[in-house]
Amino acid sequence: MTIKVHHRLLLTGAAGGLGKALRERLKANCDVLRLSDVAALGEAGAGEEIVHADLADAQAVHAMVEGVDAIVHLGGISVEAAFQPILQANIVGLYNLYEAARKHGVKRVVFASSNHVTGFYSQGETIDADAPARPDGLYGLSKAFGEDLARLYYDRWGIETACVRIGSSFAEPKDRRMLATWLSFDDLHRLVTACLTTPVLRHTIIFGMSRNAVTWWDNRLANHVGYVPQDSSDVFRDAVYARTPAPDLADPAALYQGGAFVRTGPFE
Ligand code: NAI
Ligand code: 15L
Repeated sequence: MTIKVHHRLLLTGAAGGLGKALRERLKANCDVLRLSDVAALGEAGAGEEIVHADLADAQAVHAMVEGVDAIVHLGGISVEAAFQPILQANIVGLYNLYEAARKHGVKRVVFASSNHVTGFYSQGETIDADAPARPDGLYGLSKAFGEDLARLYYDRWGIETACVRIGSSFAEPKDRRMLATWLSFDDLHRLVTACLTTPVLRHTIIFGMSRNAVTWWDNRLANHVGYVPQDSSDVFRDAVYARTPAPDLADPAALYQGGAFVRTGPFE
């Protein structure tokens, strides 16, 4: 299958956990992979170029975006935090990114949204992309803003975005909740590839999960993306059950899809 449909691809947040996982994998998707982060990225390897930028700095973001054909946007605050850093990286930063995309003619973005946009749904219910946002904190709220900002830039300027509500993308599921939310790194790459290559993307919300037996999310509204997960958390199930206690159903973290995020935050 042809997965190289872009000449120069921008990967933001390239120094982070998922950025490191995608750095090698995304080279198959382009001729030149432009890596960006505010943190150190090491030397540029073959087929790579590096442009450091703070997402809150509009001028730096414009330089980062100029000349690329599509963007995989992972950069930003990735957990619950105080409002100011979230405001700068995830809200001002996203506005800067889309303004740069608009001015430089970039027509497709894969935006790393999060399951915390809908973290206050119960673990006992299944939702799809039409379910109203129920953010579980300031971080989830900033991702909901990002999804709406992306919709505005699609409706007004035709910039297509896949808002990927990533579950838990780590080498392995760390706890029982992650048996439902886990997304393997290879499936993450499959998902990003599908978002980059599908002929018509529009503004799409898609849940980023592997083919897990237990699931809370229904991707029927994103069939046009063509994402077919191939990994499953099920192979880790026995080991996770053996090393973790049964959930305490009096704890909101065990009741809601957002897990511990529903009771975390800078609130006194
Ligand atoms: P991470 O925290 O490891 O990486 C984020 C990267 O963004 C870091 O390298 C950081 O230096 C960079 N960054 C932060 N503020 C910045 C700024 N102002 N300007 C430029 N760069 C900045 O997070 P991870 O796990 O790699 O996640 C990547 C993306 O995926 C994030 O947007 C996160 O919200 C999202 N996501 C990740 C999930 C996961 O399971 N790993 C789950 C749901 C969403
Ligand atoms: C996220 O949005 C975070 O970026 C990641 O660190 C995990 O905590 C993940 O959600 C999760 O819900 O497990």
